[in-house]
Amino acid sequence: MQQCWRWFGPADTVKIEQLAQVGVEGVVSALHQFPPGEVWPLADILERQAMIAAPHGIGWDVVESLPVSEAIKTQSSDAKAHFTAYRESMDNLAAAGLKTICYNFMPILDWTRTTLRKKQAHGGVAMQFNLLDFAVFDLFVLKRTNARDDYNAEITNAAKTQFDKMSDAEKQDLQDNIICGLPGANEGWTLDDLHRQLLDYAEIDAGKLRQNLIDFLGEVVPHAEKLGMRLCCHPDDPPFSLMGLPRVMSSTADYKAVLDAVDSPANGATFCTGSLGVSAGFDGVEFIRQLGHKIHFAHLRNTKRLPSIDPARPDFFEAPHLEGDTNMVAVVNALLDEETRRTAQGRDDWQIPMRPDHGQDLLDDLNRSSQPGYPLIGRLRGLAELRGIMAAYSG
Ligand code: DNO
Repeated sequence: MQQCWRWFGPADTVKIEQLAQVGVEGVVSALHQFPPGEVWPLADILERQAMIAAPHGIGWDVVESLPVSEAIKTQSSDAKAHFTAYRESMDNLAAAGLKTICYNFMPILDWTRTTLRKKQAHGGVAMQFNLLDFAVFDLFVLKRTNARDDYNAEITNAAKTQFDKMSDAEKQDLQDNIICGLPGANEGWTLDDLHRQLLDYAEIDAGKLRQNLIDFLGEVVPHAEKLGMRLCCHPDDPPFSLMGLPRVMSSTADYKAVLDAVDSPANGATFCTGSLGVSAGFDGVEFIRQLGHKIHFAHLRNTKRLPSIDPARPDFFEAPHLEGDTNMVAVVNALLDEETRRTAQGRDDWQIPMRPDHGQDLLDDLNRSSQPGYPLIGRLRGLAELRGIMAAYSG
């Protein structure tokens, strides 16, 4: 596998010059300054590419993400213009030699956690999701219409008791953590913004959202084929519905449905063990057995489920890479086997780019304010452990 590292650009607390010491072989990046729906100009792509290559010749290998706009997800009146803009960005990325594009199709929010810095027994911190905290936000901070339909009486009562005990600062903190989502994208969002966005989904159930995803793929996959590019959808994180919103990329079956619907080498998966692995029924090795040939990018991260009030929406925290519910040794071995199969088939994309996804904040990480989930030492620990598994199996 190609050992990659996510770099958020010049504002990242990890400097691009430091990546040689981390020992990475490729960089994952995006132009977060452009809102979803806008074209990424070639000049800006080339500028980012030059920044990445300048210190030690590491390339920008994966785009994460070229974001899909809400207009496309909901098929509002701007959707057509946004399809065109997406294809234009693809043209510009292809002109710069970039081939792999990660995106997600989660309504409104990207990944969601309720605590960004949960103290661990070892002294470091990790991100955590707690359904009761989420219910407090949904029912009593956001006060979403019909939110009560999504929680039983036991959860609703417990959430009310908890809400009544919270200070204003704690409530604000919870709201900020939940809205944090994508880097940069949700800054300054208010609860009113969120209410407005939720209205756009009033008529969109899972069937409709899946169809909108398939329609999006119909618009961009043929173009990707022409350009020799690979698109790879990131799973829902966490892999269950929140705020009554539909989610359609939460399981192996979801991926199979969407990858079969638009069957093309350009339509693939970002295999994220941390997101999918939150579901008790998820089996990473089985995902690779069924859909490995369509994995264009791997996020290797581990989560550990906690005792939960609703097993269908489990609480979890971000565990060290080898210590969560995903058997990382078996998953890495299965990915290496997939690479061997591709080599035998003569595929030029035999090597799967991977990145150590997220990490706990450890040691000096605690004194830096990195993007939540993206500390230097925690991720370096993760990469070192994953690298060890790869070396052991590759001989
Ligand atoms: C979180 C990331 C996600 C991911 C997007 C891909 O840390 O894994 O934000 O980049 O969902 O579109």
